[in-house]
Amino acid sequence: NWFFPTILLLFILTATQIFAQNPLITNQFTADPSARVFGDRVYVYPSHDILANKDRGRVDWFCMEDYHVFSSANLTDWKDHGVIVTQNKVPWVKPDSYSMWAPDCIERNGKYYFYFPSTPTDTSGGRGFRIGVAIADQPTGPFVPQDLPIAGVRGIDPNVFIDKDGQAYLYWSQGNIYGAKLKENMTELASDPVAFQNLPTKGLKEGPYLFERNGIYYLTYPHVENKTERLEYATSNSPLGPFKVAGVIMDETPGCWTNHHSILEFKNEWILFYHANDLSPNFDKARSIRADYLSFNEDGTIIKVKPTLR
Ligand code: FUB
Repeated sequence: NWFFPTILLLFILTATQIFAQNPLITNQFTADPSARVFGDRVYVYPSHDILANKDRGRVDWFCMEDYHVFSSANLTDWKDHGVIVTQNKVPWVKPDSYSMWAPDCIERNGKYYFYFPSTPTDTSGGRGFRIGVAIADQPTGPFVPQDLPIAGVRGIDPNVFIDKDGQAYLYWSQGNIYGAKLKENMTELASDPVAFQNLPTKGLKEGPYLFERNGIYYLTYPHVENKTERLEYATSNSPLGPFKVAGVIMDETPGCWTNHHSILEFKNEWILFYHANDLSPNFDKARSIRADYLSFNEDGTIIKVKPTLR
């Protein structure tokens, strides 16, 4: 009898709300997904992994020269809107450095601000990573990069949050996680950076993503203690802390050193965007973005997400 097994299967699929289409994008490598709701669509701004060779980048390392943006109205059909920012068209980025790492994008007063880290020319910042902004009138661009990176910020993995009172904040990572207020123009700091205390003391913490729900500010981040990153979070009643470590969002993915995520609410569902290396199981610098539903306990703690497996 096929009836009861079929009904049971339908029930299980509905109850577990699996994103059956993971990885979300299959025609190119994608990583570090910063997802946002603009209008009635979800826009994802990922890093774009490509493979290094002797003529480009550093072999066996991350290699990224540009960013695409993708959008979807149903989280299943994704449209690639093409390249929005490319390394050699950003005045402050060192040409051919292939270091266009994890970005973020946010809307304020009808303008779209795209934040991205990269390595600067000698005259615009010297060694290490800096974070720049490109601005557009539409979520898909055209984005115009600023001439210089944001003054006072050194590091990677920018994330921007605008609180209910309109104050914007920039978060980033440089070993530890930092945060500062942004000016109304979204391109300059309005306060000195704060290095968040009380986060795990051992292991790299990077890729911060801050969101607010029911008055709780969630500072979420990948943290590596051993070989691969685990998504963890800390909470506070204020966007700049103090934060208290609260738990794990997703366990490590064996075989993929990094994970990097964002969290949003779309059509009354909370969704975790993250990455693994489904399309490149033997090389974890060629990654692919995924998404899975996320839910909360009554007290606001996050229920650990089980990744939809490849
Ligand atoms: O994509 C390059 C780097 O790997 C990101 O900046 C980190 O968060 C990690 O995902």
